[in-house]
This record gives sequence, C-alpha cells and structure tokens, in this order.
Amino acid sequence: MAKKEKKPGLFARLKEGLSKTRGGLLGMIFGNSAEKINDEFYEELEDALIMADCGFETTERILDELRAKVKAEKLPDRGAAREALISILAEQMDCDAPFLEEEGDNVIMIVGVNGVGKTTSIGKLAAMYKAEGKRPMLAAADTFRAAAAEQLTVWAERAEVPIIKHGEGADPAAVVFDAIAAYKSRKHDLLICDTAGRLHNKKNLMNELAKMRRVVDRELPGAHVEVLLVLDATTGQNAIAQAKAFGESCGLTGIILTKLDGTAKGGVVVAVKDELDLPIRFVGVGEGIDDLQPFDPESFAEALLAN
Ligand SMILES: Nc1nc2c(ncn2[C@@H]2O[C@H](COP(=O)(O)OP(=O)(O)O)[C@@H](O)[C@H]2O)c(=O)[nH]1
Ligand SMILES: [Mg+2]
Repeated sequence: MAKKEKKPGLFARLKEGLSKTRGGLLGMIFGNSAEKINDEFYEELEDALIMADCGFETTERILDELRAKVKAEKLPDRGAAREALISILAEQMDCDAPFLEEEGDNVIMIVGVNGVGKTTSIGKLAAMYKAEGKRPMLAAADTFRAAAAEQLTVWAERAEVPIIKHGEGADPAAVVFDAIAAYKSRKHDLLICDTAGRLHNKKNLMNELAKMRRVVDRELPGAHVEVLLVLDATTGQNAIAQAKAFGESCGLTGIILTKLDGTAKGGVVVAVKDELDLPIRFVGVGEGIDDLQPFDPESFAEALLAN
C-alpha cells in the first residue's frame, strides 16, 4: 500500500481546541474587521493575550511590535491588524534549526513531569517517523513504576517498533546502554528514550537524566541528540516554571506541547518560545496515535486568531 494518508482535520482539531482562546480574542477584538484601530482595541487585545496565557512580558512585546507595524504600514483597520499580528506571532515562534539528521544516528530523550504526555508522545513520534521511513527503537528508561514500561510497550506494539526494557527499579542509564547496543546491532537510526518525571525528587531525577545523557554521548558519539521537554498546555504559565526547572540541568533542545485539543491557553506556546528561547517541535492534539503534528508557526498563529 502507498504511504499512509495523513489524517485530515488535524488543523481543524487544533483550531477547535484553541476555540476558547480564539473566542476570547476574536469575539471581542477582531469580530468586525472593518472597525478602527484605537486605544480600546489595544487594551482589549492586551487582556485577551494575557487571558490566553501569552504571559505579561511577552504580551507587552507583541503589542509594541504591533503598534509599530500598524504605524509604519499605516494599517487601516482591525482586519489588517489581525494579519499583522499573525505574522508577528509566527515570526516570534519560528525556528530554523534543523531537527533530526537524514543520515546517521539520532537520539531523542523525552523529559518532563508526570502526566504531561511523555509516553504518549513517544508512541506518536515512533509511528510518525516509522511512516516517514525511519527505523525507530524505544528505550523504556522510566523504570520508576512497572506500569511505565508496560504502557510504553503498548505504544511500541501500536507503532510496530521494537522496545528495550528492564524491570521496575532498574538503573535507567543501564536501560539506555542496552538499548544503544541493540540499536547498533539491529541498525536503527532513531532511538527514543522515555524517562521518569518525579520532579518532587528533583536532584535524583536530574542526576539520572545526566547519567543517561553521558551514556548516549559515550556509546553513540557523533549522534544528533535532542532533549525534548514535554509540557502540558493546559497548565498554562506553570509550564514555564517546569521548563526553567528542567532547563537548568538538562540541556534542553526543544519542546513538545501536548493537550492543545483541550485548552483555552494556547498562547502559552508564544510565551514558551519567547521566555525560554527553545523551539517548539511538536504539538499534541489528542490521545490517538496520529494526534501529534510538527509545529508550524504560521498555521498555529492562524489557528489562534482564526475566525
Ligand atoms: N487530550 C490529550 N490527551 C493527551 C495528549 N497527550 C497525552 N495525553 C493524555 O495524558 C495522559 C498522560 O499521558 P502519559 O503519556 O502517560 O504522560 P507521562 O506521565 O508524561 O508519560 C494520558 O491519559 C494521555 O492519553 C494530548 O495531546 N491530548
Ligand atoms: Mg510515562
């Protein structure tokens, strides 16, 4: 059979998920696009951006840019301001750093607190890259609970990719070590590592993550390594605090933002990029295997402000 058709409606689902944000922004502000741009417009927009969890500083920055653009380009009305805002947001969230290598070894370490969607996102990533012709393998390095490896095994079966796991309580770095040995001998090109997320034991967790990273660097020198932090969009500004906690010790390279199908806080994407300067790589828009999409700043900004 030909390459699997991309499920339609992912963008629609993103828009649907962001509808509360959108309603807030558009119902009040962009409702009548012929309306004039006045002080009231900027005040309403400021409230709406903060409500959507863009964060205070990010909101101020966006508004400054919009004001300057409206003035410089003599934008006539709210419709034109909306288009300008889409391009400001898209630019704000843009990132041109390459992600995985076409040739050679790739490792993705998935980190984040419990319940944000790490294991689910790994299942989705494995399926996505497999469909694209890569040879992913999973490492069940969340050894804290037996259920974690079982859950990842279910995803490995769904995505039809191999998984390496140890028993409950095993050293996660040992799982990564074994996974890399299997990865090399079976000639894979993408290793995706699940990790534990018990942030209440932060020092141990960070040590554990650092140890896993050392194993990767030693056993697969020259590999392209991504450390992706998974954030739950429904937690709003709290996601920023989590990112700062992980960012301090784990050399993050990017973000996966999950649960955008059920939140009024879509603006947190903008804040994450602005405050942490980390690219958003993927967004989760549901619990199914196809419900992950590569992050596209332009369509995200459009979905956020769509009418
Ligand atoms: N609606 C929705 N639910 C999600 C998404 N990603 C993960 N989940 C759900 O969030 C819960 C926790 O996910 P899990 O992968 O176990 O999180 P982990 O503890 O970080 O590994 C599960 O019920 C998932 O189905 C998403 O993008 N949208
Ligand atoms: Mg998990």
